[in-house]
Amino acid sequence: MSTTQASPHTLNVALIGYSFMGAIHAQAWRTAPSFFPTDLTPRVTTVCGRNEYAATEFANRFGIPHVETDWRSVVNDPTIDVIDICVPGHLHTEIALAALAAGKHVLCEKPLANNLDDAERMAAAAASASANGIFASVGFNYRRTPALALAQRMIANGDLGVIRSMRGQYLQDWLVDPTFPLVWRLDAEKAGSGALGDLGAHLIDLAQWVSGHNIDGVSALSRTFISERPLAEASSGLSATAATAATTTATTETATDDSGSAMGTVTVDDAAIWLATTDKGAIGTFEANRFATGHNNALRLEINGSLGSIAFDFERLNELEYFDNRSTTVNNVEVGGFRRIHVTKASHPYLAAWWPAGHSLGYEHTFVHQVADFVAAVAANTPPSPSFEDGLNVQCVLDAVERSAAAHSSWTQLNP
Ligand code: SOE
Repeated sequence: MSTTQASPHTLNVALIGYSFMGAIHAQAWRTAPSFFPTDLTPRVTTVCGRNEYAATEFANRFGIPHVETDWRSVVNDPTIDVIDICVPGHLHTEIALAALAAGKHVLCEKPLANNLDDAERMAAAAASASANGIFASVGFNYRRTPALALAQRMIANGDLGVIRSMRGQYLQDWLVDPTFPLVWRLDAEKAGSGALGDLGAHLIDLAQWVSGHNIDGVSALSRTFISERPLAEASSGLSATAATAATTTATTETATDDSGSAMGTVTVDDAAIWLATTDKGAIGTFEANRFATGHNNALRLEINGSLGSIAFDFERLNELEYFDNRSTTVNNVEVGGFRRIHVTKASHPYLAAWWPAGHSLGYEHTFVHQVADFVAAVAANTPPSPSFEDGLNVQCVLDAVERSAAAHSSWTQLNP
């Protein structure tokens, strides 16, 4: 029997893209059915990428039987049930719309699109497809971090009371070196925006989902610290090599560095900061920053309510800090302050499927949970969450932050 033959109990997945996100999605599709079995078993049967050699290497690495170089033929392949989009943002809309039109379920990496218009078209297409049992979801994987899912559960349960304030930071530092090349994430045409869309999108989605509030107003600023960088020769994930003088495309008009390599212009933000208000009366402060030296992947969220607070940092992802304002004394001794919940118990979200308490999970598990939730929803014929509508909602906030930062209108300059 062919390994790719469709069966009523198999969900055949085609992965579009094979870089950092492609790899972690491929691993998640492989792992999810072993730990979160349902009647529907997913398996990646095709990987698609423009570089056939690299895609074939990837396929061999992850045991994927087919390689394709044209996403259109993948989308129209009758054996494929799910299109998993792991390519830069400028390609999301066209692929997702074609996949939904062809009757495929879609899982799409974040941010949903590079602009509001595209996100609106994607959400509308997903809403119509959903009426026919074809589902779409956007990859806000951090929702699937057990500690954050626990925080969401506690807040939905009323454990924090009335939510009054929130602060989110997503800090990385992989761009600090000025010789780091001009990769696609620094090109507005491919990525839409910089730290804002890449990191800020996660923050916005999490703050809204965990708190149950929607951001309804912002005041923002953004900055590009290094505006010229060497052109990239090759890149993968967050690593890249610069073009050398020998391979450079420099002409007499092109700016070059000391070695003669061509330089290009960074067209996205390196960092963005915004104040926010929510539809339920809370206030928030947020920062997305790729120049925060010392922080590799510090996604932090703190939420304060009338009955208590939660605080989380992805660099300690198995922990949730919790302050209970209702029990600050024991036998008349003041014991106020945050306690550390070690989120590894079977009663915590997702944990029952894994290891005995205390045996901690990591980054890749958030993607395994994402796939498990997606497959469970498809198996139950119900729309998965987060939906493209949720992706659009985040896009509205990203758009507002960009507009506010560009307008600079509420800014009060000292010593003008
Ligand atoms: C790069 O900043 C990146 O890989 C993001 O694109 C991901 O969404 C984030 O999870 C990790 O960092």
